[in-house]
Amino acid sequence: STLEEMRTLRDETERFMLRYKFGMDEVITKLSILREEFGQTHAYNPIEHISSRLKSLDSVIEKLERKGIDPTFDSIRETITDIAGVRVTCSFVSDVYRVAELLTAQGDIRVLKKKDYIAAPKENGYQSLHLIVEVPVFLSTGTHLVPVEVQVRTIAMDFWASLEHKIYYKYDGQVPSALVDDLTDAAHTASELDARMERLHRELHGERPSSRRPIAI
Ligand code: 0O2
Repeated sequence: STLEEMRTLRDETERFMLRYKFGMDEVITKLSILREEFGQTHAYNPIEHISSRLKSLDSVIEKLERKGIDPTFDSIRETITDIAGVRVTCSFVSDVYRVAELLTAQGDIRVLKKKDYIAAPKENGYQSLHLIVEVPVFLSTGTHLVPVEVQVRTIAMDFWASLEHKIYYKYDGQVPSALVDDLTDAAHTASELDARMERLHRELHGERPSSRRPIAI
């Protein structure tokens, strides 16, 4: 019956989305472990904050429509890699790379894509390190490889991105050019602050800028 079909589709959709949540949970656990262990071993914490979000099915379908693709489970699986999203905020730029390295060096993690908007900021000034990683999720039905988008950034980058995001939405994407310029300028200020804080941080830890030895207090 139609009702049966609708129920089946609903259950299938729930199962489909749940896998992304599990993938996200796995990545959050990995990051939380790194955070706790690093704090224990080095009496210092490279991770300030971890947050996460699951894209709603509606925005997944919207995104597919923007790309001109018919929404099916297969097309979602093949083209949408940011259903599960984890954001890591660090104090210092060096920590951003350190955390990314520690996560991606893990044996069960595969890096599908990496975008370094810190080395090459977006035109508006946006900075962050973006990774799409694939993580295995072990279920009763077998092992499923799930993509998770991980955004790693500093507090300053996060501060800027949150405000820019609000402004972008307020103006529905049509931000007045004077405001765009102001934002880009603020991004440069944030980036300068990051550079200064990094230098102070290195002085505190008695490291020369070229030093690559692990932090020890
Ligand atoms: P939300 O609500 O944060 O999820 P793709 O997803 O691969 O089709 P693209 O452009 O390759 O698109 O992805 P990219 O550049 O890696 O960036 C995607 C995410 O990064 C965005 O997700 C934002 O979270 C963040 N981001 C990228 N550019 C900007 C920016 O200019 N300003 C701010 N504030 N955030 C940015 P969503 O899905 O757009 O939004």
